[in-house]
Parts: sequence; C-alpha cells; structure tokens
Amino acid sequence: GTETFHGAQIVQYAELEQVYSGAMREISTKLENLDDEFQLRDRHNPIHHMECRLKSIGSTIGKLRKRGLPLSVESVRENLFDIAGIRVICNYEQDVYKVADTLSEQSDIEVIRVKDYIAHPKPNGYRSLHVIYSVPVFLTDGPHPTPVEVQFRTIAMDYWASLEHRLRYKNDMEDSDRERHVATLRECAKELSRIEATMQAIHNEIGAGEA
Ligand code: 0O2
Repeated sequence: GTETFHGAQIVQYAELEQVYSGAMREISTKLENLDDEFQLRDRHNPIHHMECRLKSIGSTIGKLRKRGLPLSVESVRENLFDIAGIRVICNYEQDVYKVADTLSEQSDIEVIRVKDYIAHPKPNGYRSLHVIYSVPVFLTDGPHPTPVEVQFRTIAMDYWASLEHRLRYKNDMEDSDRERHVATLRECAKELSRIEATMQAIHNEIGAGEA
C-alpha cells in the first residue's frame, strides 16, 4: 500500500520521536553509570559497548501494516514498544544478568516485559535477554512514561545474531543453501554457548583485570 503518515501526524510523530530519544538517553545514562560503578568496584567493565537506535518512520509504518494495526501516532504509542532500542553488549553472560538485574531494580523505571532467550534460546539458536522498560521523560507538561526495548547480549551472541540477521534478509538464495546455513548456524550457537561458559570460568578463576 501507499498509506503513510500525513500532515498533523508527521508533526505528532516528530514529537513522539523526541520523547523516545529522551527515554533512550535516560536508560543509556543509567547503564553508563552502572558500568562505571562496576568498573571501580570489581575492576571489570561488564558492558563492552552499547548501540542506540530510533526506529525509522518507514520501519514503524511497515510494522503497523504487517500487524494490521491502525496507521496513527496513537497506535504507535499503544502498540509498539521498540521505537527506542538499546543494544547492550557485555563481555560475559554473567555480566548480562548483573547489569539487567541491577537496572531492573531501579525505583524510577518499570519493567514492562522480559523475554529471556538466553535461558530459553529460540529454535534457530538466537540468544539474548530482551527487556522492555518504561521510563518517565519529564517535559514542560510533566512526566511521559515511555517504553525502551533493551537487548542485552554477549559479544559472542551479538556476533552470531549479526550473521543470522544477514542471512535472514538475503533474498537471492536457493532454499537448499539457506536450510544448510540455518542448520550450521544452529550448531554454531550451541558451540559458542559452550565456549563462552568455558571462557567465563577462566575469567572467574584468574580474577578481575582490565576487561
Ligand atoms: P529487526 O530486523 O532486527 O528490526 P516485538 O518486539 O514485540 O514487536 P517480538 O518478535 O515479539 O516483536 O519481539 P522479540 O522476540 O523480543 O524480538 C525483537 C527483536 O529482537 C527483533 O526485532 C530483532 O532485533 C531481535 N531478534 C529476535 N529474534 C531474532 C533472531 O532470531 N535473530 C536475530 N538476528 N535477531 C532477533 P525485529 O523488529 O523483529 O527485527
């Protein structure tokens, strides 16, 4: 279809984006503060790096359409929780839970939804901890509680997900080749998980250091 946002809705969407980017800033600052504290306390940075993104208006409309939801800013606000997204890439699996649990306990934010694909990997091998938080963004008219989707994962999980994501969006491929790659990736996910556990054990035995 050619449906999209028009006129006043575009202005409303720009306002919405401003609030979501404020929410993203609030959560990323909290994460940076926690990482700094852990560094000082444990001589170890649980967070390797973070990536923040606002979903583009094009993908937002695409998602509404795919789900058969109304095309309005109101509908975005009510139905989509991943307009603001933060990926938190940690060194080890234990860091993922340490950071996520600590953030979830903070009294000014609320946990809306948790999907633990580390404890329960997806059938394709995907592993990550997804948490949707609601954080108040204070504007002139008061607080606007705003959702932010945070994907916590390790370097190895991120490395795997990047390749799997590329395969998923590759169109010019024979079905038999795709199936073969999907099966191999499933095995890679298991091996990576085993390797990570082994390396984490070494890290814990030798004690804290730089990374
Ligand atoms: P893209 O292409 O990354 O933008 P919801 O978040 O509720 O709208 P869902 O599917 O219930 O939708 O949420 P879920 O399972 O928490 O997944 C949301 C996001 O996690 C996806 O966003 C992906 O970024 C990532 N993800 C989930 N499963 C996989 C997977 O199997 N492989 C990879 N590589 N990433 C995954 P989008 O918008 O669906 O996709």
